Amino acid sequence: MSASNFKGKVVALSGGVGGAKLAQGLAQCLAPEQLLIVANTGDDFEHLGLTISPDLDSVMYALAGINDSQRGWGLAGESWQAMAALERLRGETWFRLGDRDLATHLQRSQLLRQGRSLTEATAALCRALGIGPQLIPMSDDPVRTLVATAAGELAFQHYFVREQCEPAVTGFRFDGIERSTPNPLWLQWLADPELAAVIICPSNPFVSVDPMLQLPGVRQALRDCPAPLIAVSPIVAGAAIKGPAAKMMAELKLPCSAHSVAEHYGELLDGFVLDEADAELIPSIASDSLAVTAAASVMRDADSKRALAQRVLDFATALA
Ligand code: FO1
Repeated sequence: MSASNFKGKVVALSGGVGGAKLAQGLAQCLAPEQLLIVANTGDDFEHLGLTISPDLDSVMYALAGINDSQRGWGLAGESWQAMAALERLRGETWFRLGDRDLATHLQRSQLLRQGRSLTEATAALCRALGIGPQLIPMSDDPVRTLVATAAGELAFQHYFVREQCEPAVTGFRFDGIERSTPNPLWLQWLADPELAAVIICPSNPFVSVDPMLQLPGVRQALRDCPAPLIAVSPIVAGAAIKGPAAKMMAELKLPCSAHSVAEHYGELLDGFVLDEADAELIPSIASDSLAVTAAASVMRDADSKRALAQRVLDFATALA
């Protein structure tokens, strides 16, 4: 499975779709014990009595090779009988849970009700799906992303799915974050002398990555960690590959470019990977403390995921 000779361990921070794709590529390049994937749980919510963890689901399904790559979320070959029956009963169907996907949420919710942590529940689901690398939630404590809009504050999935990202955003809040503890396994990996890279996947900086970075103690742990911290831009040629990142930037009055992404992460970064289409931005982003490289970052298939992962790992080796 592992064709790369990359030495050391890698922590990857991931949101949903874009992050899951790079995580898949990294899983191709590294041995399972070399890779820890930390997923955002700010998108999580309780719905129909179930605990839904969309970013954990996206990464888990991608690593198991059972995700629907067209739709971008959920399982391939899905059916929707339960949603049709729920609609008939006049239940809430704005958030669509496929019949097979429903099994994930039932099992996760059952494990949590039995007293398991989200980390333990995720490990159990990953084990059952035959996933090699460790996938963990950013925290076992509930953190809920709230989106401030002209129309008032919205829970993340209400903004994202129910309102289709239409309301203009003015800011974000991560409810519960100051009372939450980062996943201890994540901090353990950051302190591991064998750690060779921390990679921020091409996920939305505001709603997928910021909840992870704003957990108490995480920024300091990242600063203290000697391995290079590298972010991959989710913005290519002024547009988001998927999702509302570009729309959010415009609404927050930020220039919509890879430059804004690098600036957003600021001094935390040692390396920044932007798309070849944005190579002309390199001189304006690079500095004495920030190395910047261009790569083919649009991941359309298994080969491009693996190739980007390998480029990021080579970049980490060069920066070490
Ligand atoms: N996204 C949608 O646009 N519509 C849905 O009905 C929907 C259902 C859904 C169910 C389970 C799951 O794990 C994810 C789901 N998503 C859906 C994706 C999710 O809302 C977002 O992609 C993430 O929260 C953003 O990263």
